[in-house]
Amino acid sequence: MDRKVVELAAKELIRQNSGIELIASENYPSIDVREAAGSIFTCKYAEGFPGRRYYGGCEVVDELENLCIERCKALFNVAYANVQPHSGSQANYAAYRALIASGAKVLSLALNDGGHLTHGSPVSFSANTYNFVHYDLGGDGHLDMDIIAKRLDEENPDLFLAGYSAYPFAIDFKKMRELIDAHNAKTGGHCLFMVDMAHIAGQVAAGKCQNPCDYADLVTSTTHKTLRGPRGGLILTNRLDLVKKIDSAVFPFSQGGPLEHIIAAKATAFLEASRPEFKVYFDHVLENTKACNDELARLGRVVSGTDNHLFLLNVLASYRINGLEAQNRLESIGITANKNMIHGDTLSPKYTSGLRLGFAAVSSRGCTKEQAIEIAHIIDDALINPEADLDALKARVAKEVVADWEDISCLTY
Ligand code: DSN
Repeated sequence: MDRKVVELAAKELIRQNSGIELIASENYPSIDVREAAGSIFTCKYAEGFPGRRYYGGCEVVDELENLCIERCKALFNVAYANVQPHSGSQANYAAYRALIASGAKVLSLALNDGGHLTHGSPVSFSANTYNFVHYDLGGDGHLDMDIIAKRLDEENPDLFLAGYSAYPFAIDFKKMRELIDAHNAKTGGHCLFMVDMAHIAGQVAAGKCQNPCDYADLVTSTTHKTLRGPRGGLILTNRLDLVKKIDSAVFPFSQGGPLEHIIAAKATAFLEASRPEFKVYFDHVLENTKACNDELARLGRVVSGTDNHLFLLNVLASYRINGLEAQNRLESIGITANKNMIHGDTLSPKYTSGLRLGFAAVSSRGCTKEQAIEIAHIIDDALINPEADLDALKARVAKEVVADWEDISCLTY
């Protein structure tokens, strides 16, 4: 036994069990998912795809990967799934490669407005390989379909990208499809439509929002956020003419051997997400997120509102502190969250004016609506008064909230 690693895992379990996890991109997979991720499949090389591998001995992993693909297709009601991407960034890397040529123009939302590093940030491969231009949000921080229509005509992009990391509102993928089709018809353009649904994949699986697979040419996702699977990625499409390009963009272009143990865990997570209990879970996620947002609003704080698993709290306007200070203060009382730029932010990404708060993880542990409201009060008490008794607040987190919750090491769904 590697005592050091076992010791660190035990320490991390204590950290996770004793805190309130509000990072919107995190969640707790079931013990079944975690066992699959640590299973015998980690020993197997299987470069290629089911039925066409570069190694012998792949008959069982072929069965496994096909099972995972079929469950994934059924869950998202889509014709094709590639379950091999190691992460969301890898999925996006392969997706761009499958859809457009180097130097092609992509119209996306900037990172500072809620996009993602791989959506054209100068520090990511994306902006170094493709020509990213951006659309703005409307003045109220919502997507504005008139702005999108105008930007499509101005830029005539090869690809339009939707799907975000810090966008708390519903996304009208159907309307976006209509705008892209209208733009293409008017200009003779060939703009494609891609959605990165990483943050809302669980909400899509639960049937609680529009399914981007119904409208986009290609959809990417992670599997570990609201979908509650292992850390990983996937690519979906109904465009069977794109399948060869997607497969070869994943392997051999950008990845080697697939992580079959993670594919085993994805298969398990897709089964769990297909059950009626997952819809109930997602109702709790939505209810808890809204309850915390609304309670902070009732207390007079500046919040974004929410239609999904997250909302943004403007800590600069609400408490005259920046996002970094707010994040640190909450961390010291056992609440984990992350600083985040808000629409029209006047501070730099290092500090930010906002905090992103998500309820997917705590809802997996059994957070109730009353506890989500109590969390709003604890956050408010911690941030409003620079002299707040942080030890007392930490004790309140432990006694009044976390004490009731499931132990993460025993979660079954
Ligand atoms: N880093 C993730 C998030 O926190 O939203 C996105 O990949």
